[in-house]
Amino acid sequence: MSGTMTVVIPTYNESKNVVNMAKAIREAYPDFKVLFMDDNSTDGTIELVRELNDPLTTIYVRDPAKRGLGASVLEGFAIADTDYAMCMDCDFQHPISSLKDLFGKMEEDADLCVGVRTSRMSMGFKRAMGSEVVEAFCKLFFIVHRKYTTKDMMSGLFALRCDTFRDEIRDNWDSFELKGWKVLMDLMKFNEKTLKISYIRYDFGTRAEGESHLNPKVPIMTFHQLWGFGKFLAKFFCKVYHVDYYEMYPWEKKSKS
Ligand SMILES: Nc1nc2c(ncn2[C@@H]2O[C@H](COP(=O)(O)OP(=O)(O)OP(=O)(O)O)[C@@H](O)[C@H]2O)c(=O)[nH]1
Ligand SMILES: [Mg+2]
Repeated sequence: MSGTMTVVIPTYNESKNVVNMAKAIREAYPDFKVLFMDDNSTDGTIELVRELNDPLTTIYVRDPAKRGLGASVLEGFAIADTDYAMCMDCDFQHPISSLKDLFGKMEEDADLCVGVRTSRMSMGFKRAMGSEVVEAFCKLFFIVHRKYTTKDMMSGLFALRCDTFRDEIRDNWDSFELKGWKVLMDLMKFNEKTLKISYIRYDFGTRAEGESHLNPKVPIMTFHQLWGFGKFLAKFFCKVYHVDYYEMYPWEKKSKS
């Protein structure tokens, strides 16, 4: 028997990609559901998806007070009504052809299948090196905290078995880095189970159309995921980038005073 799959795609102002993305997935995988988790895009993304009028393509417009890429993906996983769910970006950096590989591994009874980038050079040399260094750092923290790591902890392309993760997502909601971008890392941080983890490899591409949303808060939020010393590093990088740490984490200010 074949399992069912929802492709969860976080979107914010992706009008230049969203229609092509929905069509590409639905044409290649007619049985997959596509669920865009949108943070109140203002560029017509929402209307474009609705105009597709496809019963298996949905756009869920999130509470504007709870904006966050991490929150969008996790909420998508929590509401998916299929056996499996996977996440990917809306800008074609993750190849559509890899979805069948992820699905195949889930059908082989994996709890989690992680897409591992063959190279990060499509991000440019400086960003790729930064990404590798931060990842090595993150793995070290996970090992110290006796948590399972995966290859490519920061990949934005992975699939999971919904039943395995639904409780974890609900129980730890307030502890996740909800505005952060490293969802897989958070899922591994709070995971208490022995998981069957599989891997596929994929070529990480460049953004097809539209503008990048990357900003200095992304690495800061990644460090913030790394327990106490990670928070110290997040504060340090806030100073470097002139970002107000307590504006990002106001509840920590309260607990400080
Ligand atoms: N729901 C939601 N989606 C977001 C938000 N910020 C970014 N996204 C989506 O998250 C995905 C990744 O964002 P990108 O801008 O591609 O980030 P990136 O891949 O690191 O940057 P590039 O390499 O320059 O493309 C895209 O599908 C975005 O539309 C957000 O605040 N909320
Ligand atoms: Mg991108």
